[in-house]
Amino acid sequence: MSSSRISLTRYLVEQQRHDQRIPAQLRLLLEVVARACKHISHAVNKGALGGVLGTAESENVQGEVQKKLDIIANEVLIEANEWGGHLAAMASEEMDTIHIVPNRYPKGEYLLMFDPLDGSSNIDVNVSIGTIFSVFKMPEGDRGVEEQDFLQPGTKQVAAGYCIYGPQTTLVLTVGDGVAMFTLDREMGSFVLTQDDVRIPEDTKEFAVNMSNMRHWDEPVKRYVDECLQGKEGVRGKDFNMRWIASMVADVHRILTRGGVFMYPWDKREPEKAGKLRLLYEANPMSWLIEQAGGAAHNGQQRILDIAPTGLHQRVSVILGSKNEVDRILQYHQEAAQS
Ligand code: AHM
Ligand code: MG
Repeated sequence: MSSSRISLTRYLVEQQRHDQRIPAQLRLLLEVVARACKHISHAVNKGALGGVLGTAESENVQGEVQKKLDIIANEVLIEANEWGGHLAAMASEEMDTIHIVPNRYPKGEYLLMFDPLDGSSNIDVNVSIGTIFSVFKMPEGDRGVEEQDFLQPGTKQVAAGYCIYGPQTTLVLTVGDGVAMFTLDREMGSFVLTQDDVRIPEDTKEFAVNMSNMRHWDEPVKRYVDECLQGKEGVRGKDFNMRWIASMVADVHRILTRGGVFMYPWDKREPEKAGKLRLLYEANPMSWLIEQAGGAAHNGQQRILDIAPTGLHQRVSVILGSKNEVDRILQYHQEAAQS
């Protein structure tokens, strides 16, 4: 597919027409999510002029203080998606329970999950943030929608992506046929295909992790980062570079663009929590994008997409990116488990 002025709409229509990869309802769903992302992008761009910066006087179900834009983005996504007839229900990092499409609207067969605004700590400092989303089908034969319906492994996703609000607004999408990137053309008001068949280099010299947590990590993660820090003089025999933006969307976007490894591993601060990031809203969609681009994603023990979720807001340890590096970190975990 040529990348000259192919709009998201045309891309989706062609996916539907030629490959039968996406049914009409899913195409509509993705168009609606993209429209909501445009709306959020405008709100983010206005910043202080729109009165949208700062903290709201509320906490989410995970006890995190919500920013005004977290709430705005959540409302935009709900309002955009509830009336179209393509969805059965939604779940969000910012809502305690699932949001079932109200009875006054027709119900569709899809389930939508999202982190409405990832990288909340970067909102007020004008650093890239984004919306992450993941789409599943309702399980077969299901009548009413229940929370249980959302607890499907990542391998069952039918679409996943994110929209990053940075110097450009870029929508990144997979429907299981590789990864495509669309840049928002603000004059035209539409997303235009700017990269198709995104591939992540298998090797990298760049890693992304919050180094301030190093003392809390498990041995295999410490070993990996230690070896990176030793550079040319160490066992790796090459110098590494570190990048950490603290917005998963921005760190993953860099990795999809030029390779690298991103980690938010389990650590000893809250040992009962499997990690910081959320399986359903963050790790699953990002892991599928990374795998679709030739990379790998696991939690140190298993492939993230194979995890059978047990709770809506479940957390997970995340190690993803360039395949050879991620495989190496997995091998360090296996060696530690055997010793
Ligand atoms: P959020 O969804 O509340 O923004 O939290 C997720 C973010 C990720 O984007 C990022 O990788 C991580 O939390 C950064 O956390 P910290 O700065 O606490 O290490
Ligand atoms: Mg997040």
